[in-house]
Amino acid sequence: MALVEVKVPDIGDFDEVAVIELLVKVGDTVKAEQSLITVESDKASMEIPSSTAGVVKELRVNLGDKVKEGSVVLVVEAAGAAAAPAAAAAAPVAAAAPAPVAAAAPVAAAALSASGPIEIHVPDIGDFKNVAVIEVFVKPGDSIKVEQSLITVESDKASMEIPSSHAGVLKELKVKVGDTVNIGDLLAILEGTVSAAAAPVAAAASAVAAVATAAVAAPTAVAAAVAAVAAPAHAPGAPTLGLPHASPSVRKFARELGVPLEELKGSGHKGRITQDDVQTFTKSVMSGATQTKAQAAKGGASAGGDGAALGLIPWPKVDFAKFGPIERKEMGRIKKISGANLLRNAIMIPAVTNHDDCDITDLEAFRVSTNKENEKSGVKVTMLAFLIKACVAALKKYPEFNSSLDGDALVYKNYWHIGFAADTPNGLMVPVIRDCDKKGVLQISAEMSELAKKARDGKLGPAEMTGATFTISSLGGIGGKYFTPIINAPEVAILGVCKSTMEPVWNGKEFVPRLMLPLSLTWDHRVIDGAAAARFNAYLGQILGDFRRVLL
Ligand code: CAO
Repeated sequence: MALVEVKVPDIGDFDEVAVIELLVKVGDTVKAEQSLITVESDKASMEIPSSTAGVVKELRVNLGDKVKEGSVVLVVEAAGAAAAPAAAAAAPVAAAAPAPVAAAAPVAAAALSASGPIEIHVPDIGDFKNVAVIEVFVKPGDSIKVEQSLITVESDKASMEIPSSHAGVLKELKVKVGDTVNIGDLLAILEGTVSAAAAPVAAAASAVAAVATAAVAAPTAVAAAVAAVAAPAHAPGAPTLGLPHASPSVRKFARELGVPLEELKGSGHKGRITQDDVQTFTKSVMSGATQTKAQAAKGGASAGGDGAALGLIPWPKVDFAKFGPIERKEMGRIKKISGANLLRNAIMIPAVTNHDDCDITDLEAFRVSTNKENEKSGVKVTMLAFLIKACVAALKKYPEFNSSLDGDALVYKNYWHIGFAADTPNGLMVPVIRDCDKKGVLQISAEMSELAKKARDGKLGPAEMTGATFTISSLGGIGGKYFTPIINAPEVAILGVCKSTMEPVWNGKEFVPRLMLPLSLTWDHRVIDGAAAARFNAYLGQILGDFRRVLL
């Protein structure tokens, strides 16, 4: 197979244009006409396509390099005979590019002869049929200047702004985002005076179209067209009207992922948004670290989620009223926030739950007698306070349960702050009791009852809900046998507790009635394995079976 040097084609007067994006890397298989790099002059950016299909063997340019006609971009191991036809195919399209510029005259002439309302039409955009409107910059009532960009249209490889050929007040806009347009389509109606500047502007618009046209197949004629453009697409360093500065392929990528480009900060040359920026932003939204403005406006990420980001089929839309009377109530803020967090944690954590029972007969007897002795103190000791103390002992013995994942590292915490799920009229909240290793069961009970009351009254401060290293969710006061609690990220485990019941337990000789507490330990399988989880539960059971072990 032949090695072929892919070179920068004729870019006219534009020598020394900067390489601002590398769109392929060594080892990639590229198709003929696939964009390889983006170059940028002070007036326009364009993607340089490959003339040859094959595998990239060597990249000869780096970001920031200046290239001109004839500069070798990369070396491709050509795929069979495909190279020659692809290169040949590029030429006619490039050759066709200058034609639209000349064809612009009738459009401009028509505009000039208008009186009264002025119609703004799509200028000649060359071979491009049905290009999509991706941005609209103006609205009725706006004062429009000559050359002001009205909309952006985009094909699969290039985007261009369509400027107004006249000045005036915008009376009516005839297109919206998502529409497709062709040459001659009515874009807008202005009211104002016909400007003498109309003709050059119309020519400029056509030249913009020529840039796009040429860039799609081969940029041979691009520079000539760019030179004539007054307001080129995405002029570097000066994004017009808040238009984010990004190449067409990055825009397309962002649109496919539903990423709002205007919310990104570009890390590329002159703040240009790169594909990496879009990917990083997407990951950040998926992990919950970032919210889009739309999510924030809804009061947080959607509690239900729509699954689109995961490529899932849409959530079923059912007209429930068809089947009977209904009542619709918006979810409260806390439910929405906790819902979004639970959804992320359920999706992102490979969680496993171990169920176990432990004998708390003696501990319950001790708890009841302690409460009797302390009746006057007003502090009631609940099973949950003992569980917190027992968990601290187990967390100290198995420190990975008290850790958090940070990239590829585990952060072990030398403090033991325990969160507990509290059921409140507004939804689930998780207050945190700090330094449980340093506190006795009585103090933990007192703090728990105070925090639970604050949670129910909606008076918990942010500091009282953060910093937990492990969480316990107790349904013991309500009922049930086992359940699978969802880990409260970035923690790596959570203990679910249900109602203890008297059960017949075999002691080796006979069945005896024992008070058995059902435990459900959910753990993050990236950090903890099944054997460690079983050991953690067994140790917890031993402590709860004989609480003196806490002292050991
Ligand atoms: N087995 C049997 N009885 C239990 C028990 C258990 N495991 N845990 C508590 N009880 C009993 C208590 O002893 C108490 O009985 P008395 O009134 O006779 O003394 C009664 O149940 C009520 O206890 P409580 O719920 O008031 O106290 P608590 O310390 O157990 O729980 C709190 C406090 C704030 C955790 C609890 O009120 C609560 O909100 N629980 C719901 C948590 C939740 O929703 N979790 C699910 C989240 S989804 O993951």
